[in-house]
Amino acid sequence: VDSRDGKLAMAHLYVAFIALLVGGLAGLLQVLVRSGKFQLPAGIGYYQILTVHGVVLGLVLTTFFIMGFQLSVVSKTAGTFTGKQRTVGWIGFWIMTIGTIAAAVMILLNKASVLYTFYAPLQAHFIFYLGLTLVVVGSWTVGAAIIMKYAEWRRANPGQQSPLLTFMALVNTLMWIVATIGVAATVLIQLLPWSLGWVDTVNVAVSRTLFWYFGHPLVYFWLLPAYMVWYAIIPKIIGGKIFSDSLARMSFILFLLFSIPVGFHHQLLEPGIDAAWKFLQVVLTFAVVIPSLMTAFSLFASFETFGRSKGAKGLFGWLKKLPWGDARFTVPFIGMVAFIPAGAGGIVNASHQMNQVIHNTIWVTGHFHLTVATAVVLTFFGAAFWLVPHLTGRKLTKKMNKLALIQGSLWAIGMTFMSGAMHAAGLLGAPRRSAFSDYGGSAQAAEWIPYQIAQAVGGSILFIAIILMLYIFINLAFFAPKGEQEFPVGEALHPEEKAPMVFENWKLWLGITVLLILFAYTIPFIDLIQNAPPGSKGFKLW
Ligand code: HAS
Repeated sequence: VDSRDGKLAMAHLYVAFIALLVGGLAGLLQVLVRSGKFQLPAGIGYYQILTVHGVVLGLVLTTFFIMGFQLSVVSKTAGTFTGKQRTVGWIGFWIMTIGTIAAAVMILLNKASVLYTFYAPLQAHFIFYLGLTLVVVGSWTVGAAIIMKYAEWRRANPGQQSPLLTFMALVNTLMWIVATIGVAATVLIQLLPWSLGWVDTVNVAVSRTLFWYFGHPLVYFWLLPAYMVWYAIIPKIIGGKIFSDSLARMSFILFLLFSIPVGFHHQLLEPGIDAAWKFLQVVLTFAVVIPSLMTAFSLFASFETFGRSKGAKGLFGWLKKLPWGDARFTVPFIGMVAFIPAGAGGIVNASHQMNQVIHNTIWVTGHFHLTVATAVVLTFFGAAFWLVPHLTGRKLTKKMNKLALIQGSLWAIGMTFMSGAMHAAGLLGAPRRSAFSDYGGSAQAAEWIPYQIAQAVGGSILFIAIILMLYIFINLAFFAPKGEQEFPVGEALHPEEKAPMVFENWKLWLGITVLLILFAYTIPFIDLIQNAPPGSKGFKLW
């Protein structure tokens, strides 16, 4: 990657890793408070810390890392950004950063303790919403740089498939833009006017629906860069090949189509939405599971093909041939393994009846610590081990590689305790998002306490892993020996098989995406507005 593009990508990664420190500390405080053995020092509120944790890790770390990563893969595979494209990227970066600082200051001042889901009826200071608006607008601007690069590549290479990683980054960017329209709408039309006192009520059901229209594709916006690493980078690291370029592209297109019209699976227990529409969105949720199953198949196929090419025998002999001593492979692999129970848990969540058992329990927190906070984050760490030295002109040393393996293992141990205990306590009814309480000596609540202690043990191990990760990051960014670190880009097993050009017919895919969204949301939305509480004004959004 050209060093000018590298600087832009690194700027994003610096913010991401600062977020890891702040958010990780807030996470440690969370588990300690919930264990019942620790109280927050004077004046700091439980929900304040919970908001810092969720916003800083769930929104800031992820968005900045993803933007930096996607800029890098596009620069590497579609060519260096032009001056104009890079300037657009820098403008986006600064808009996002200013927005992040504004929102973070409001949370730290306890003026925005509204959690990372920030929908009504919780209300924040208007500067928090303005900050979030800037983050979204900034991310669109960085996305514009990627779209401009892709368009330039397309013009220069008519009739050819774009490089796989550029294609994938483009799909994720397009999905992000369509998805963030929902959150931009609730923030600009409802939450900002309400927090400024221009209107005194707000239609809560509409606000939640617009949030979840965005909130579910948000999780795939986190996941797809991890899938980019799994599909297109890991095969190169292990010395193998991508099982199928076309299959990878198809699974990304399916994510574009099905990620958005599924937000109701977060609202299955909410009134005001007809059960038939919930059912439809549950069906679509099961459709969005398919590209993940395709991914699992493709990964197993890549690993097995590689192992057998090295002479592996028996059903699982290929496992022995994988390069376990290489943290660039092993740390993301731990993430892949975690994603198997994580995905199974997601399927439980999405099943309408079972959702009644787990909704609003700490099971859900366990679910997303396996998905985003293990599968995705460990893959991001694994990518950082080669990306950061590549961008800073340094090398991953044997010593850092060893530390990175320890880091990944500590994460696996900590998360097994923490997320395992969360799943178990959730099934016993322990609520999510609540500080410690014995609920007036209730026998039921007493059953949760051992699990809460286990969460604190796991969370403390995770915090040590975070400190270790920051140490490795700082080393790779500033102190590792100078040198050239490979940027691994995989090749297809059968390069002669060209993926059909229809995969790049964006009018078609975006058209189907919009139709699916309109189908899944139009009537329920009209219902929510028509059935607004008496006294609502205007368009009944307030
Ligand atoms: Fe989820 C709630 C359903 C995936 C994140 N989810 C959440 C929340 C977050 C989140 C943050 O239907 C909480 C939101 C809040 O604050 O309220 N989720 C699903 C489903 C999937 C799913 C069906 N979620 C994710 C991913 C996330 C994420 C990915 C982040 C990155 N989720 C739900 C539902 C709720 C929910 C409900 C609401 C619950 C409620 O009531 O509040 C699916 O996409 C999962 C599909 C995945 C698979 C696994 C494929 C496995 C692979 C690995 C292969 C491994 C290999 C290595 C090859 C089917 C690809 C193996 C080698 C060996 C040797 C073994």
